[in-house]
Amino acid sequence: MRIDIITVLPKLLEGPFADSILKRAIDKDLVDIHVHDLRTYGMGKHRQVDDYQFGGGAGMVMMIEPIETLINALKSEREYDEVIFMTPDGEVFDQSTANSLSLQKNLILLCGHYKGIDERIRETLITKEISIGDYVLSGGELAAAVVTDAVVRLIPGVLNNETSALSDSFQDDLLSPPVYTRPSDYKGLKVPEVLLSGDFNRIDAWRQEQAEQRTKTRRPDIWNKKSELKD
Ligand code: 6GU
Repeated sequence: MRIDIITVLPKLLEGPFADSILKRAIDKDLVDIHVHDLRTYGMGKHRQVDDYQFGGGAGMVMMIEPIETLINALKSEREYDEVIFMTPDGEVFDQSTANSLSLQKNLILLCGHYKGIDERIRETLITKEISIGDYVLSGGELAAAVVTDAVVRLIPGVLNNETSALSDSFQDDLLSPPVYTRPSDYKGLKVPEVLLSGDFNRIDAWRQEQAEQRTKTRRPDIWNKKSELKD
């Protein structure tokens, strides 16, 4: 998979890909991440990428030309499955969107900034708009890092134990059960006896029960959606 990220703040995206699972996925050539500095395609000698909005009002708007030039340059090299605009008014990102994006080959993520982007970019170049939740970030970069992480870890071979992505919270619309490690008794705080029993049927049943309890109490919205689907 290849992910091209377009931003005016490329430095914001250095950290997230330089460590841990994302770094390993890049090193193993399971994903190819390219961060493009939009300013390279900016207009005039100041490499301008934004301008005042027509009709007046505070806040700059990202201009169409630098973005179109960069996206068209990328599209001339390969076919893209989606050109995604990261924006708080997009479709709210969830595990099922992560799952479907992880099956794609080439993605562009465009990070919004300032007051927004010229609407004509959305009309002509963008195929999908994603928000990571109902709050406002200063720009789309951190959101693009979140989406990239959630998607890349689902690519086969990225996680060592391939079953571990499947047992994540949300993957089966259940939160994860509690987990414990040594010591089995820490200052009187004991690990549930069943986990020390060696009886894997009982352990599986306990974990399932705990996952269901957690989902019911912490995320009744997910629990109710799940039981509606069953009916
Ligand atoms: Cl994708 N961008 C910005 N600027 N704010 C957000 C967001 C994206 N998702 C939630 N808040």
